[in-house]
Amino acid sequence: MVPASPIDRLLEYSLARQIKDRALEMGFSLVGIAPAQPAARRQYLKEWLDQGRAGEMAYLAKRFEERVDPAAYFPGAATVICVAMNYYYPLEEDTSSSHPARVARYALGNDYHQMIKERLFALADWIRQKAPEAQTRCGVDTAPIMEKDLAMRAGIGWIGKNSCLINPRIGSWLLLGEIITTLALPTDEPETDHCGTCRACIDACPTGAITAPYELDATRCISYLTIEHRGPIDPSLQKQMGNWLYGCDICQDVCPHNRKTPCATDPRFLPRFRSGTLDAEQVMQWDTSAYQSILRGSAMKRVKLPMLQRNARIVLNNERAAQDEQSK
Ligand code: B12
Repeated sequence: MVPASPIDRLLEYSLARQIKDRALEMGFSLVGIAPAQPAARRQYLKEWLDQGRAGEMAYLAKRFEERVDPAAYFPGAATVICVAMNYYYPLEEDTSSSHPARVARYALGNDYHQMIKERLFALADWIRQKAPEAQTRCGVDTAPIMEKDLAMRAGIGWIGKNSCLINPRIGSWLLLGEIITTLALPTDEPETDHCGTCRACIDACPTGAITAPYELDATRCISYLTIEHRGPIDPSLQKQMGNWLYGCDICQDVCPHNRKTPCATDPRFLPRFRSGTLDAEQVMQWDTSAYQSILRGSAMKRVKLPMLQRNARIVLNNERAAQDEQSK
C-alpha cells in the first residue's frame, strides 16, 4: 500500500476532526476513533463462553470471529468511529409506591437503540457526503462487535473492574454506538485504567457476579437474570435480587467515578418513572394493553409481560421476607 503523503495525512486529520465535531454537534456526548483491528482479549471471550458465563445469551457465541474483529464483520474496514451518550438524570425520592421495584437508569427513558441508531445513520450519511468513497456500517448493542473494547481503544474510556466502560469525566452512565468505515482515519490513544485499588463494585454486588476484577459471570448478574434469563431463577439468587425489576445499577451506583456525572442533555432519556421505580403490585395487575401503553418506546419491552411479572413476584417475595426479618 502506497504510504499516504503528508497532504493526505493532513486531509485525514482534518476529516477526522470534522467528523468528531459533527458527532458532538449532533448530540453525542463523546466520540473517538479506533483501528478496525482484532480485540486484544479474544481468548478471554472464548474462555468466558466456554465456562458458560453467557448463560442463555447463546447469540454471543455466534459469529465469534466477526465479534472479535470488526474487519471480519465488515470486510475492508479500516477504522471504527465510536460514540457514547450520557443517559444520566437525577432521580426523585420515591414517595408514592408501596412496593417499589427498581428499573435500571438506561431503561427509564426512550429506547436507546432507536435513538442512537437514527443519529448514527445521519452521521454516516454526512460522512459519505464528505467522502463519497467511504463505506460505512452502523452498530448499537446488537451488532456482533465488542463495543466496550472498541470504545476503550478509541479513548472514550477504560473497562472498569465491574466490566463497564467508564469515562474519566462522565463515568459509566454511557450507551455506546459505532460506525465502522473503510476510511483510514487517524486513531485516538486508548484511555488508561483509573480503577486503582478500588473494589467498591466487587464488594457491593449482592450476587457476587464480579468474580474477579474485570471479570463478570453474567449468569449471576441481576441485569442478566431480570432481562436475559428466561428460565426459572435459582431461589438463592432470587433472594439476592432485592427489589430490581429490570436491569441493575448497583455496581455503577457505588462507583466513585459516577459521583460527578453531569446531567444528560437529550430529553428522550428523561426518566418516565421519575423515582426510577414502578410499583411491583401494580405490575402484577398489568394486562397486555397496560404493558403496551406504559412501556411504549421503552427498552424495557425486551422483556415480555410474563417475565416482567416473574421479576415483580420476586421483588414482592423479597419485600415480604425483609418485613418478616424486621418483625422478628
Ligand atoms: C452481553 C452484554 C451484557 C451481559 C453481560 C455483561 C458483560 N460484562 O459482558 C449483561 C446482560 C449482564 C449486561 C449487563 C449490562 N449491560 Co450490557 N451488553 C452486553 C453486550 C451485548 C455484549 C458485551 C460482551 O461482549 N460481553 C462479553 C464479555 C466477555 O465481555 P466483558 O465482560 O465486558 O469482558 C471484557 C472485560 O472484562 C475485559 N477484561 C477482561 N479481563 C480483563 C482484565 C483487565 C486487566 C482489563 C483491563 C480488562 C479485562 O475484556 C473483556 C473483553 O473485552 C454489549 C453490546 C456489545 N455488542 O458489545 C452490551 C453493553 C456492554 N451493555 C451495556 C449496558 C448499559 C449494560 C448495563 C449497565 C445495563 C443495566 N444497568 O442493567 C449492565 C451492566 C452490567 C455489567 N457490570 O457489565 C452497554 C455499555 C455500558 C457501559 N458504559 O459499559 C453496552 C455497550 C450496550 C450499548 N450499546 O450501550 N450486558
